[in-house]
Amino acid sequence: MSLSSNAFEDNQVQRAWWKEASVYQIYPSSFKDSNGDGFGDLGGVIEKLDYIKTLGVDIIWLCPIYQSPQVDMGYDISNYKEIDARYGTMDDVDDLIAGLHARGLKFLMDLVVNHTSDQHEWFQQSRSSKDNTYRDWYIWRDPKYDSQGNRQPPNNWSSYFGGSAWEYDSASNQYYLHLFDKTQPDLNWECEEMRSAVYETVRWWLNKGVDGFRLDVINLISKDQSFPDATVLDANQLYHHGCEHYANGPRIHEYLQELGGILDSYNAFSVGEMPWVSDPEEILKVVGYDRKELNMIFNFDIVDMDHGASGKFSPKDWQMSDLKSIVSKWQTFMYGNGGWNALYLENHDQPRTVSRWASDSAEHRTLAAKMFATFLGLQSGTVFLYQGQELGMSNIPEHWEMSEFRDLETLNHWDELCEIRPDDKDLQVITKQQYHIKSRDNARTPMQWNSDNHAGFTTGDPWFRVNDTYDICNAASQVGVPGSPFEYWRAILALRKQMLDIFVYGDFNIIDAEHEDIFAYTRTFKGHTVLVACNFRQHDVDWKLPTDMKLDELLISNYAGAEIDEGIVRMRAFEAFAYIQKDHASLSRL
Ligand code: TEU
Repeated sequence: MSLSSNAFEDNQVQRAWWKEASVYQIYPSSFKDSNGDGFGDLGGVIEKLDYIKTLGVDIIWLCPIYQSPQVDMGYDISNYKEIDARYGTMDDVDDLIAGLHARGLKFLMDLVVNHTSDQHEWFQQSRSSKDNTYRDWYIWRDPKYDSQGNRQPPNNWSSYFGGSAWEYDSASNQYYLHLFDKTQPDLNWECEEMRSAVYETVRWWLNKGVDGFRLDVINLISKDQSFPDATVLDANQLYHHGCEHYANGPRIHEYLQELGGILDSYNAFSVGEMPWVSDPEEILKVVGYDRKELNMIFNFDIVDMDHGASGKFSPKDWQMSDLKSIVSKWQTFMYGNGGWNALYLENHDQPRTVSRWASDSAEHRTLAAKMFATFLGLQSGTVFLYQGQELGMSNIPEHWEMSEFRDLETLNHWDELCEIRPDDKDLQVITKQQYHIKSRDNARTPMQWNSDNHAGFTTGDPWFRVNDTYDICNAASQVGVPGSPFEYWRAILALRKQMLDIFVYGDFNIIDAEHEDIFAYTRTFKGHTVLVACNFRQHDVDWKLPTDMKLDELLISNYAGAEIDEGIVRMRAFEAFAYIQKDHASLSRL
């Protein structure tokens, strides 16, 4: 398979409803509490459906609400067909589905089937004895013994949440695999009965009225069955990543075609989370239009751009050229190859964009939020917006102490660091700074509805501290207020709908690829061109407009319009705009 561009000339971009849709992601614990217990719930989501509709999205994706011990905030499911009492009841789910459908909105559940909670009945059975019929539903292996006869895990893989990926079970003298927390054992997709049970669960939810799924780490489900040791990249570490043996592993496409066949028969929406795979040819096997696996995937290239040599919590400066080549690669990949992109910058695992890559100062936060809306929202792909992103919410403030953090990834990392390097105070300081930049907790503070107590999120005691910024950044002060990030996002989403041909299906080209401050691109459809330019800096940048470009008719900007003098545009701090080239006047009819 060779990749090409110029889709429209090749006429290969197929139209589909899910390509034209935008998605709003809800983290239920932190969205809206309706019963005063301090946790967001389904009643809270139902209360806010009109808010979501006003924004102009088409679909909501709800992070897991299934029964769960909540070690990993619901990504540890103990029963796929029950709702966690924290969030409400199955009747609430029915009401939510009805409320969404009445408003013409669709509903995505989060499907976590790489692993379950260790409290799931399947695992309880599986660990009860080697002969149990569920034994094979999880991944059990014998220990290894070193030259001194000491018992060791079956291989050197590390868990994403610290330590070995294997947990010892003394009752059977075997280890089970857990790529995430030890309370999240990996399911064994080699086992046909297990797969059938997963497929039955998928059908059960689709029959209930769910319109599709976001599939958690779905590319990790097929592991190399010889479980080889991971390549050692850092000899100072005891355990190593090993993704080369399980990210898009040997049978991934077979499993995804089984699953995709079911989804397709319901015309369901699907987006798969796919860390550690950046090869477009491989991704195309998943999202290729004729492959019937998944509609689209979340790729990690952008959000991993500032992960340092020792992983997420080590610092790394990124260059504009990195971002340009990543965006260009994936935008081009869609054309002529029948692929499709999921566009995102934030989610419940990622920090807030304004703080991470721009500025959350009082002067610049709003401008930066709107600049990112322009940057992302006018690209080609399906747009995913995470709760609070539409308000320009920022990371947790720097003065918050470690005791405020809640996420197990951050807490485990901190415990491990303090244990392994107790005297390295410098490293501890740097790492704490990195938590303030990249911890998942940055995205998980309660949604800021208004300037009342607890930001209007709850009348009780919030499970997680509300960000100090709620008095200046909240929904009540933005909805209907011209110039607010909320209204800006609303305008961007409306623009996509109004000019579908160009913004959803049009061709994409990077302009001025070498420029280190300005991210500019064009969207083109049958000769009609829109120029989008974004200043990623918090200072003025004089940008020489490419000679074949003109700033004729303004479509949208976070300033009143561009300042141009003799072909030089003075791009102000975080300025962003989109202009149509006037000689293509018929564009407005597209
Ligand atoms: O995340 C998987 C993943 O690869 C990560 O981005 C991970 O969350 C982490 O941030 C790595 O640094 C998914 C879910 O989105 C996440 O919330 C869950 O904790 C995880 O799977 C396990 O189910």
